[in-house]
Amino acid sequence: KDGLPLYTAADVSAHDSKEKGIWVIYGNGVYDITEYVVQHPGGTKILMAAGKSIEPFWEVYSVHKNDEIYEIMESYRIGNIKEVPAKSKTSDANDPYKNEPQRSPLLIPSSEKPFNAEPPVQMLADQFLTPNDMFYVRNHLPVPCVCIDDFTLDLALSTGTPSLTFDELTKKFPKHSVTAAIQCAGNRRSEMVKVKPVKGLNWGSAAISNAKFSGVSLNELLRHYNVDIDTVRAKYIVFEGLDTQPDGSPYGASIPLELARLLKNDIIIAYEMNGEQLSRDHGYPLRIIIPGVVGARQVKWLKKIYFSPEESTSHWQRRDYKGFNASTDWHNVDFDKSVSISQLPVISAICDPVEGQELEEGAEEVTLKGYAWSGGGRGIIRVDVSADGGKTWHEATLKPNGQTPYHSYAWTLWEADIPLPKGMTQTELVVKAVDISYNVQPDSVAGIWNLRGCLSNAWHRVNVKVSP
Ligand code: MTE
Ligand code: MO
Repeated sequence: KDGLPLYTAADVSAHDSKEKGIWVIYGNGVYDITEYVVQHPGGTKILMAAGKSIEPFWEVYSVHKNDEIYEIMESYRIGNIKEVPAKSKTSDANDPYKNEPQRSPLLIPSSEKPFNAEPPVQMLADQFLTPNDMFYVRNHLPVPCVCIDDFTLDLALSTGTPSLTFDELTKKFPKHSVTAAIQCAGNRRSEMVKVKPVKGLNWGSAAISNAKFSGVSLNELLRHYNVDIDTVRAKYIVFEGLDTQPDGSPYGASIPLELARLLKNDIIIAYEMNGEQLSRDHGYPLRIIIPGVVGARQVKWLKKIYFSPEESTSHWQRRDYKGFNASTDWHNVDFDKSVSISQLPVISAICDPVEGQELEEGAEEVTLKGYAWSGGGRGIIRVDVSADGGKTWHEATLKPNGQTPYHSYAWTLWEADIPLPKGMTQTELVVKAVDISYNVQPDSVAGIWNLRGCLSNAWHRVNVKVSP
């Protein structure tokens, strides 16, 4: 193998399609698997690794780690990876992003600094609980470095201003859990962009994930300090993070107290995610979890909680994460007039197959997999799928999420085998979901277009190729 040609990672990433050839990296080998793809028992999922290292995928799909597969791989070897000397790090001592955590190579970044990334959409609906290192990441600022011994959570209450150490918080109060999907208001924004440009990250349909969060009940904590959320005199509850803007102001968010009263015991100050300590990207050591509410209010690196007669004054509460009609543009927008997004509308997406995928030759049926979810704890009661662009519909099979219709904070995964229309070379797969309040998704994105590209919850459409 030593005599084989040398390639850089960039050479490999240029080979990520059938047209250009499909190359992957394994160890220090470079493999051209273009011809192998059709024989792959796991189908087209292998294309997720096109142009990349295949190893992180094998960590998840660990059936691959055996000699038989290593042998098959070697027959496709075309070369070796050329080591590129690492750039000297000395020059970026002032980089505010110099202390970012290690991240899974599975994540697909939409921006590096700040770090934002979604998991491969085809893997998203495989597991009810999204593994922590695959959970989408949405950071607006550098990830703060927290020394746990110096850390306190600060409460500003009418009855006092207690500061709790991490130890006190976790040992003094009982642990509660809630399984909830967290979704960025910008999930599926890339579909809105096709109507007209918007300002925001170009998210696909994986800016949503689902996890079991555990921690202290906000209500119990407040009760401990003699604050009754039902009678406290304020209009909003405000949460601030440890991450700060260059002017020193922190990331902040608020929800109306009326909503906090409604959710009461479901709001958690989380220190665990899927049974593990919160990771740095997801808010270590603490984050607030307000289930059923937009991602932007799930303040990570939670430092301070207080009541206020007004909303959080942060940019993200006042100048972002709001909806507008499709004729509002940057020259006539009035952010103060629009209501901040809290509970989110019903949404769904097809995770597998993906846009542009070629289905198996001669296939008469297609298997669709995906998620459905609605804000406010509204459970999903039906998911409709179509293989002919929405002319005829079938009901998908819902996988129970173990929650009740009005406290359904977790997503609902679904699956459907449906017949493909005959004699077509391509077709449009569609999904739409219905929640317990019989809320439905709009059929097209044009009518819900808004300048920030939020709330993109139209029917989800995936175009696939079929060869008769
Ligand atoms: N909290 C802080 N402190 N800083 C942030 O940038 N981003 C918010 C929210 N909480 C953010 C934050 C947004 S917009 C979203 S969508 C979610 O965190 C993302 O959570 P995740 O990265 O754990 O998926
Ligand atoms: Mo977000």
